[in-house]
Amino acid sequence: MSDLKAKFLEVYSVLKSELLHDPAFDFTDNSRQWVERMLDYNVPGGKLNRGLSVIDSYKLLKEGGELTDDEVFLACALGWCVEWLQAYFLVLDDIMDNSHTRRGQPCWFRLPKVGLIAANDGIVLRNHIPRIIKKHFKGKPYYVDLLDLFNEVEFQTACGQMIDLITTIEGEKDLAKYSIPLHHRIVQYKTAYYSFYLPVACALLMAGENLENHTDVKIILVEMGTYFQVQDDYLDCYGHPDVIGKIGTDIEDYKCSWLVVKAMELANEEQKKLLIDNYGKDDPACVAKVKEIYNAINLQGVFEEYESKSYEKLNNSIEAHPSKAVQAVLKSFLAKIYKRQK
Ligand code: DMA
Ligand code: MG
Ligand code: MG
Ligand code: MG
Repeated sequence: MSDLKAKFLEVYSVLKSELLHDPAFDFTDNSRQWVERMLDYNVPGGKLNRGLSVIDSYKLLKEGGELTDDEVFLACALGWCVEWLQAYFLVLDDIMDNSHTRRGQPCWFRLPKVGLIAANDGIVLRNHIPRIIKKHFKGKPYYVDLLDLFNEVEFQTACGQMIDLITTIEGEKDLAKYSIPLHHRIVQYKTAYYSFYLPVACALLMAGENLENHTDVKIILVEMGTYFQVQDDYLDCYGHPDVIGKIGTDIEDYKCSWLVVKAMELANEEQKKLLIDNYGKDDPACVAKVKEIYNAINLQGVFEEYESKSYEKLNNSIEAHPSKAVQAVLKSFLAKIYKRQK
């Protein structure tokens, strides 16, 4: 494990312990144990890319200057706030998507003792964020901007999740309405802002920057987030569950996935009819039929083409940015996700 990751995990233990002794709630042993188990199950078990990139980005913005212990701690704490936000959205996303596994274990709500208590656990996770920020950032000149940033990004993500879900409403199932612009709109809001813009925006605020001066960075990061969610859609079908840690449900869920949008674009009339008849059914035979069509039109090849085109386009936008430090932040982010398998 890298030193940075070890340090990051150390900060998790500190934050957890503070939350488990938050004086605003009179914890009993039982409730404290519940929260501890819930946090350990849902917060630290992912790739931690989003969280670690707060520290990475902050370092790059400081252009090589050594960080003080205090700066490292604060950047890690903000990284964990992003991971907490992610955990909150994932706990609820898995209920709504009727998913089975996440990060190589059953989804939290699938545990017999948990069930729909998971819905409130999601709310608790969400409420931990301003508790962490208050404890460690109150008094900083950027305190209000930080709270405002998390609020705005959470709002955008919730709206993205809403449009992801309402496009699948039973009785209005019409694959013809699934298009690239609709897909782009969904993934921009549900994924790109919180996964890509938020970590860098946290680092910018810590570095004393005004976010209004960085709309160009935001545009590139949102574009990168879109590419990232296309990969997620691809892996939902073509990734190996042992590697991605989750079993895909997009076909069963009638999701406006990049794959089905592309399939409807490329299929012939007969294949389109088969897609319409089989997409969105919780039946392995129907799912297999859909995947058969995906293979027949070589969606894997179409995706590979999209992947290299996106990479090239993002790289060009990054190189056009005037600041070398910002370029380094964006390039480091892109390198982490290009051709990812999980
Ligand atoms: C994820 O969309 C978006 C959020 C805000 C969690 P998704 O349902 O495709 O994610 P996953 O494939 O991880 O369930
Ligand atoms: Mg999901
Ligand atoms: Mg979802
Ligand atoms: Mg997905």
